[in-house]
Amino acid sequence: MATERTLSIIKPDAVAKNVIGEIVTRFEKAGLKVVEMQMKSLSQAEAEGFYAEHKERPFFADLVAFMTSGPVVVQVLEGENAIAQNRELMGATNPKEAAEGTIRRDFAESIDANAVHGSDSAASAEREIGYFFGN
Ligand code: RTP
Ligand code: MG
Repeated sequence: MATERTLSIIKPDAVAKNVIGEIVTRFEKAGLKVVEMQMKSLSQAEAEGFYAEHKERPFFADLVAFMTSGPVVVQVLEGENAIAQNRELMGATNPKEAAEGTIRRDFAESIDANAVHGSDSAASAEREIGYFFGN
């Protein structure tokens, strides 16, 4: 298995709930290393560009509004199989369908306010890391 990097975002709902530390602890306990980390408030244009793949979807406007509703924590996680491992730690998009012990099951309220983002493929990870941190 290869060492990979993936982009993680702790979304505004989780930041507001004061669980940044608990979420980062889950990554660290699973062997993922935080190699970049920045707290920031996304502009409308930054959020739209980040989620550009969803721009034709009916939920796009709500997604952008949510992602700009408060500060987020953008991180690069590194480790064995980091992309899939992060997705597994996160759980399903809809927290009601997320497995027990996952971040979304434990910290998220709804499919809109679902605590974390994680890159879904190697290509997404490369694009998303470059989007926030350059190459
Ligand atoms: P993310 O990109 O944030 O890590 O989430 P994901 O891969 O699990 O889900 P994705 O399909 O990429 O969707 C991005 C975000 O859009 C919202 N969404 N709403 N109402 C809906 O059917 C719906 N589908 C997606 C979610 O907040 C999701 O995280
Ligand atoms: Mg996604």
